[in-house]
Amino acid sequence: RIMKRKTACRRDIDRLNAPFLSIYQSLIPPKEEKDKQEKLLTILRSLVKKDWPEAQLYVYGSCANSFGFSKSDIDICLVIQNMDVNKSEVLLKLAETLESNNLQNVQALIRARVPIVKLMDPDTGISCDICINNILAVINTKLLHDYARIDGRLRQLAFIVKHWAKKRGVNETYQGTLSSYAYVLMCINFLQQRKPAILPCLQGMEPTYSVTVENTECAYFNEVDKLHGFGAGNGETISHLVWAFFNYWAYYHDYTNDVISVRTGGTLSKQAKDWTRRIGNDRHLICIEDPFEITHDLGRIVDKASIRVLREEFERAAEIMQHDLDPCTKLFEPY
Ligand code: 3AT
Ligand code: MG
Repeated sequence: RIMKRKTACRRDIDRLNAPFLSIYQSLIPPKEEKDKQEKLLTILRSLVKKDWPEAQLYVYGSCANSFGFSKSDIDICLVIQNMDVNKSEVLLKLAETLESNNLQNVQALIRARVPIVKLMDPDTGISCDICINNILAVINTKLLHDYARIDGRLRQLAFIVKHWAKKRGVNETYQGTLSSYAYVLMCINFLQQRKPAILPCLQGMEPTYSVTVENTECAYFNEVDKLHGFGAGNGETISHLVWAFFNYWAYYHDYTNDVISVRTGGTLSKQAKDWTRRIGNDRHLICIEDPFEITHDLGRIVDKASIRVLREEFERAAEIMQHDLDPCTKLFEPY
């Protein structure tokens, strides 16, 4: 009797594969959009070259990590070899160059936590933020991109989770909820921990890629083409993974003791990281270790009020996946 109910459950969840996949498809940026981004980048590269012939422009964040939706802004990093440059001076000069070359809404935000120049390209309508020498962000973008190439289910899951987080208002770091970057790390760690695993732990393997940035060694196995089929032993489909993801964050994650860690492919104890109490504004109520800057907890911005909101949203999502007749609508209802 129990067996019968279990199969029925499994079949109910499986019915959701098609709707989840069609939501995923609808969020993928079309090729024309990618072409427009490339065109704008070419223009920006030629402008930058005049003032800084040695400098390079790198795209990071969602336009380069393969977790970007259609109509995303572009995050760009200007890398100037001399690490001691005065960022404010560079940004002000850059803003001047951009403005005199017809780019719109140019603004240098030199006092921001990450100082940037903002701009909008009137031909394509694309907006960009340009920062200086934020090399770790370029490298963590590459790590995410490499993980996405191993198993297609990561991209599917992360799109659904990001879409849910944006619709439910829990993707707002200034309100104490989590960044898209944090959600993608949660998805990677979740797939590393499936049994059998759907993703490997690239930083736990013999490194084939290694760079040192500001005394931080970033090393991992990046020949991901060789890992194609890694997760083939696990047949879980997108609907099952979405269900299990929300179930994990609603009912199984140990918020009191555990830190999730893509670097190790598992969880660590808060004790071992000394993340057991509030230090300054860092509260460590939900702990997500940055894969490279391992003293950084991406959950540090979450406070007493927003952890409640987050956990209630995880529980709401888990309940909907479990009981609702039309979860694909209900899950993404604006809050
Ligand atoms: P959206 O699609 O724009 O929501 P995104 O992938 O662009 O998502 P974010 O806007 O959260 O992600 O961040 C842009 C990039 O900046 C992603 C990552 O490479 C870097 N980044 C963001 N937050 C951190 C952080 N706390 N530590 C290190 N790198 C970060
Ligand atoms: Mg972004």
